[in-house]
Amino acid sequence: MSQVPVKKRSRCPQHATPPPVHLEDPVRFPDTVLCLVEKRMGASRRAFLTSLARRRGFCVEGADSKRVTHVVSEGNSGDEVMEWMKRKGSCWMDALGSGPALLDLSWFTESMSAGQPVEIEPRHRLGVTIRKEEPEGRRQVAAYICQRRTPLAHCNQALTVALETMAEEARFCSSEGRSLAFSRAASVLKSLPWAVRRVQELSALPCIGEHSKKIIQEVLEDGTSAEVESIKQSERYQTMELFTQIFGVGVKTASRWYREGLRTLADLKAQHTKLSREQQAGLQHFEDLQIPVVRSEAEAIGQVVQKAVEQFLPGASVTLTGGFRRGKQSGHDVDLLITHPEEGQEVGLLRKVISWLDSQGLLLYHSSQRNTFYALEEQEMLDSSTSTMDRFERSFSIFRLDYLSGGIQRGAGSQEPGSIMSGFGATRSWKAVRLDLVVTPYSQFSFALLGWTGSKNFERDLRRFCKQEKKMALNSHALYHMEQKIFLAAASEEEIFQHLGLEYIPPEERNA
Ligand code: 8DG
Ligand code: CA
Ligand code: CA
Repeated sequence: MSQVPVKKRSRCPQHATPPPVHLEDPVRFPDTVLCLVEKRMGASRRAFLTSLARRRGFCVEGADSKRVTHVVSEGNSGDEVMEWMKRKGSCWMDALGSGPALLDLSWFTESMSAGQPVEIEPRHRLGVTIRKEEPEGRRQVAAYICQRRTPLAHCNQALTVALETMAEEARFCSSEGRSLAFSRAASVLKSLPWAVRRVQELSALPCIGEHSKKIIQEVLEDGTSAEVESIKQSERYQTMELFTQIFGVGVKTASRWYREGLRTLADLKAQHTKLSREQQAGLQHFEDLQIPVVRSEAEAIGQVVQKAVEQFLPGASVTLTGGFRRGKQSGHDVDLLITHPEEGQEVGLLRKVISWLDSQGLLLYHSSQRNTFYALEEQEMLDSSTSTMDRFERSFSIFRLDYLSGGIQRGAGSQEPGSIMSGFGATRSWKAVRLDLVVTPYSQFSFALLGWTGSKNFERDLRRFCKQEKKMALNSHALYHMEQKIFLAAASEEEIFQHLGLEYIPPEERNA
């Protein structure tokens, strides 16, 4: 089973960035910007060559930099370099030869010896295959998100931000279909290894409807979309955005409050609006919960939970999922998945863990749900495969993250030493962080891992693909073949993709 322990985190795409520049190395050749390909070269040799080049006055940047003019590789073919660069977030490579020169290390060593960039000769260049089916060096884009690779860094940020604002506005109006259409269009653009520059390029892409096209055109032509800007300025959008950011508040509640004339958090407090326990906690810790949680904080919380879990069930594992598993460096909360290799041992564990965390003063709020998924039955699958909610034993809580208790690097909004700014400039040594804990039986772990890793768009389309293309039902518990009427077991995420006949997409490429 492919469990990812809390301590061993997957690498983030920003690994393409070389070591920091030292000010004592002045740039002598500003028009030559190198990128060294780590593949086959290895990280330490790359760091060594980077320092060497910088000492000689060369500029060296990461694969995601648009300034790169010379890509230098050792032992890779041109096609391999192209593939590597794309994976590292490079947006401007194409098979037609525009973009930087792809070069063998021989060009680099000769340039270092010469103390300046030497002329590029044909023998320095790496050959690239131009594929017939890719007339503009561009691949066909698959219709389902789960058939595509969507890295964290992509080339169409301004367009996707605009489309996602449209999607959110539609969601605030409870227009789920419209919201989905904009989200899907944004997801397609996130998966493109090139930047869209002309509206004509959209015609070959799936899921870009007329309205999305109009928004994209506006942004391409004017830098912004008048429609999006007017939405962002509207009182309703701003209020809905504010209210739905409160923990425990959904679109329905936010809409009702808006209709009742409420506009601000102060209004909510002053009007003595009837709030659930969850919403009260959300309002009380609103400022803290607005501050993004960084990876070091998520890992620190993971370790506290691991310690708690081990007290009651030695051998149980705690896995960091959600956006952090997809390589994000920050997120709105921490998602932890707990399991034990001996099926059944995990029953009742969450209650004990929560009680212990609470007794240590580490929980500012918690609400738990018992496992209501008792058996793998057809009806259970058919009912739950369309919803992202699952039936595991789980807890949605607010964790009290104490900076003074052991080497935690602080995230944004924090102040030295060991304290964060709270309202009115006061400081304190802790911060409230949203924490989701989920306990899963071992045999369902891979499904839960897949389900809780996200992104939400990726998960939604994966379930849609299962149903529409494979006549299967997938949720965070199991995969069910509706025609054959059998459950398909899987000991890893890879096996689930195999069952579905899909190429495996690693978590870092599920950022749709
Ligand atoms: P962020 O926190 O970094 O901002 O983003 P995220 O980690 O991608 O989002 P999230 O809201 O924490 O959700 C993480 C994944 O968990 C997402 O793909 C959807 C999934 N998820 C829930 N609730 C439930 C649920 O009840 N059941 C299942 N199976 N998945 C859920 O958010
Ligand atoms: Ca999360
Ligand atoms: Ca979550």
